[in-house]
Amino acid sequence: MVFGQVVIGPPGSGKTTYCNGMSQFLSLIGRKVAVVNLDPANDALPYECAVNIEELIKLEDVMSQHSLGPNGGLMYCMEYLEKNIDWLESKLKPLSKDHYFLFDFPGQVELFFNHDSTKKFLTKLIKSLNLRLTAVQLIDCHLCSDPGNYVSSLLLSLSTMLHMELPHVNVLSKIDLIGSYGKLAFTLDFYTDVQDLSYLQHHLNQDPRSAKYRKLTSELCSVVEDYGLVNFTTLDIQDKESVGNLVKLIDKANGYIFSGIDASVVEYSKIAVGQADWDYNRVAAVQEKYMKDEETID
Ligand SMILES: Nc1nc2c(ncn2[C@@H]2O[C@H](COP(=O)(O)OP(=O)(O)O)[C@@H](O)[C@H]2O)c(=O)[nH]1
Ligand SMILES: [Mg+2]
Repeated sequence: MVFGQVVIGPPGSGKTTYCNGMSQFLSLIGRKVAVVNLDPANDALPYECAVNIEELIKLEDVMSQHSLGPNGGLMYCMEYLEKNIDWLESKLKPLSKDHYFLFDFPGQVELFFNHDSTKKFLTKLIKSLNLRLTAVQLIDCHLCSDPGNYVSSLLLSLSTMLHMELPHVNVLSKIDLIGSYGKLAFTLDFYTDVQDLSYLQHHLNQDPRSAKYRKLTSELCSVVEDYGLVNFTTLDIQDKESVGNLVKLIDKANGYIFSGIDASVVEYSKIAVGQADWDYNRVAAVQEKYMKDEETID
């Protein structure tokens, strides 16, 4: 069995930085990591990548040959990769014996909530390489500072989870910067736990720009609440403890934690019922650390 992470999220949410930090952390705890760059729009890579999509196709060539913009070019590249998935498979096969994979994906979110190529080629790789993947969706915590943007992030996370059908962890990234975006309307656990969005709607209604979308916002929030699937953990990629906590969640989601134990039902269940780490105390500690001087309104 081979384990790995599919790192996704809007442009600038921190995916490439994450792959770099995560590969360093995992190497430190003794895992052999292979980072696979599948984003042809990534400039200078901070990590050494085992496989780079640039060896297969270059975004600039696609854009000039097919008269496409950057967005259309990236969609083309992913469709091209799907058609040439044997290329990626042959590159990953030799590594799959003893490596843990980190896939650095493009930031075009439509690739993950309504486009089929990514899902299709990942499904193919999962089968052929016996992969166990967790999707890690990074959302810049800056989006919490605007209720409308936060609702969009919830919808994005939900639709990606439903479309990709992979074990999934949503992450508010760059949490070290949360204190610099001004006073948040609620405490951090409100944003991570996604428990009662009626408060958010009330807050949105105060803003004349969003008041006219009251009914729409309310319906969208109900969709998110009714599914009850979305919540977030937080990440500061520079902080070992923060990365370590996230690794625990990811390991639980893709089953890595079970890989080293004997096939005993008792042992499995002991781990399976272990506490999830996005409990109140942890979020409160993160709030304390990064939002020290903030007063919050309940
Ligand atoms: N403060 C802070 N900055 C971060 C963090 N993660 C990424 N960044 C910065 O966010 C910017 C975009 O990161 P990048 O990894 O290129 O995003 P990508 O487009 O999703 O691959 C870069 O300037 C990073 O240095 C973080 O945890 N904290
Ligand atoms: Mg990137």
